[in-house]
Amino acid sequence: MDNVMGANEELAAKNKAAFKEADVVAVNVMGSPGSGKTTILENALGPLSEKYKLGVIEGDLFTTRDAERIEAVGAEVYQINTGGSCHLNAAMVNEAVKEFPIDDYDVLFIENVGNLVCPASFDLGETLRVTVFSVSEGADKAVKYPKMFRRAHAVIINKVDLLDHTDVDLDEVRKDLREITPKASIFEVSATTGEGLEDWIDWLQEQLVKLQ
Ligand SMILES: Nc1nc2c(ncn2[C@@H]2O[C@H](COP(=O)(O)OP(=O)(O)O)[C@@H](O)[C@H]2O)c(=O)[nH]1
Ligand SMILES: [Mg+2]
Repeated sequence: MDNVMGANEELAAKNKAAFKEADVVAVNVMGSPGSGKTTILENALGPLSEKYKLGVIEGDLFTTRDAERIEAVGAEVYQINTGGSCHLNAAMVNEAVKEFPIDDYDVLFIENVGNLVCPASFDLGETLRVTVFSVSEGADKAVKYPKMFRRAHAVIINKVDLLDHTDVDLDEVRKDLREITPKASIFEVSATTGEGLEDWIDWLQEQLVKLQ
């Protein structure tokens, strides 16, 4: 296992250098299956594309469904199929980056495989990490899967439009997140109604300015 992690770290460092060289900010979007990662991207790409050149890498086990959804909103997308693996690794992203004109992009979104465990352990060389979970999954996800939240620069609590149909107490979720990931910016969003999404888009733009 140490060898696997060592090899991954080496390639992640290569990816990081390639992103820096290309002057592109790579955003690793992680979270549970169905938490709304693709929906968030679908709705954020339009506003962001007014200012920035965007590319998207879609990670999935076998299908190209998410890539098709992203293509439908007019973004350039590269599909990685992991063949059953529960996370992307740096080697997969390294291959993708060779095929993808990252020099042309300001931001490269990488939608990881939906999973709250494995992707947290595999650095891809990304610049920013965003963890998404939704209120319909229950209030305890950050407490149960802390690693996925601890390293996040931003956490999106999605599907707040469904709050009334759940027993989730947002105050409790916020308090847990403050303890687990004190530095992360927290966003309460409904990707489908658009509520709160602008705040996350603004945050992302602030990061892009800081990183320039
Ligand atoms: N009610 C509600 N549904 C959402 C929201 N965001 C995503 N969904 C739905 O949740 C399902 C999974 O979303 P998807 O973006 O595919 O999740 P992913 O697996 O994390 O990429 C889809 O049916 C979406 O329409 C939201 O904010 N509110
Ligand atoms: Mg998806």
